[in-house]
Amino acid sequence: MIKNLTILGSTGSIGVQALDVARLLGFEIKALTSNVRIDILENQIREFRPSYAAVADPAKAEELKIKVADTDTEILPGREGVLECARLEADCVLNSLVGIAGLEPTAQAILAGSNIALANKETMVTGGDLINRLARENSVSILPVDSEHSAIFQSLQGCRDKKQIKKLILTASGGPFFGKTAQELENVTAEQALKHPNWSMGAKITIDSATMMNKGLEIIEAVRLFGIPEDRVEVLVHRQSIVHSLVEYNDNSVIAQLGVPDMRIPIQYALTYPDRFESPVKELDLAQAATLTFSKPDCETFRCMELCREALRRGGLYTASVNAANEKANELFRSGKIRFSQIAQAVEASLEYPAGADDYTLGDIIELDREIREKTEAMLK
Ligand code: MN3
Repeated sequence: MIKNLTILGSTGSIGVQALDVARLLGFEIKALTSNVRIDILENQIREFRPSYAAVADPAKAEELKIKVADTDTEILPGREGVLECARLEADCVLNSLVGIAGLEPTAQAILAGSNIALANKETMVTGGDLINRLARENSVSILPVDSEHSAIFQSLQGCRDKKQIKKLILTASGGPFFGKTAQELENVTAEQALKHPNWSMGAKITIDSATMMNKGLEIIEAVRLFGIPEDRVEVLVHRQSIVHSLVEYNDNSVIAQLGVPDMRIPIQYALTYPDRFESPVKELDLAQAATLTFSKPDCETFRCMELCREALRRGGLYTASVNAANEKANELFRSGKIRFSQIAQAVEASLEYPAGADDYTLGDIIELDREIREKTEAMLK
């Protein structure tokens, strides 16, 4: 059981809920990092008294330094400050950064020998093979925080041989645009896309949920976390978000994890694995839920899932390409600069760019990410 913890991205949705869990279980906080929300970070510093805190924006870091001058917490500025926090020796580093910005901090934390509770799915999407190799070499565990992957991880407990797994089944809520046609989606706004039916999450992932790119990224994440080939990872639409994912074994027995949609369950399991502790999360009342529904996803309207599968089949860094195009297009859609359908177009176009080399470094991934972002922006202008 861990005693201390660093949280990268502590003022976001996952970070705040992780601190709820930390408060309850009495974990010591080594370091906290935030992008810009220093008012929240200040309160967190006063409550949890970490040794270090980093703010990615150097000007905001300076502002925070003055605010918390009366505490013992040292403020580290900029991206380098975030990386320094990732490198601190800790029992566990919970990475809840958004996007490829999480890749390098995950690598640094692994090199420092800390176990990883991974909420940043883009780490595995962009650099999964390399991250898995680093984790093996440094005897570090990567524990999933993403609710579907936590459900699969929980459903795999007791599985002694991966050969007995027939398939992984990721559930998907379908997002706010479930049931809509491509034509109906032409004129949807970012405001409409930001209304998720079941989960309260950050803006980037909520848009990813509306395009179902999120599920595409999660297929890639599942392949890399569990070492199961792409054609044995299925997606099942389940509107109620109560069955969080399932594993089908070779005897056709299906094991699933269920619970109310509250991220504190998967966060806590990643931090206490293999043990379980009481949780403030509501009990699941299946009689009240009454009906659980399941259906096949509409992969023609929501094309991003298939594009992510294509990236996986091509190998190399194609998964980093689709991720880069999506991050850029997602951002442009949120600021009202492009239409909803252009997100999938950008993801598709990124596959044109050669990225098949198998022998790559962290620097290659970051360079490719930059190039694809530039091309995506130029294409969408
Ligand atoms: Mn998820």
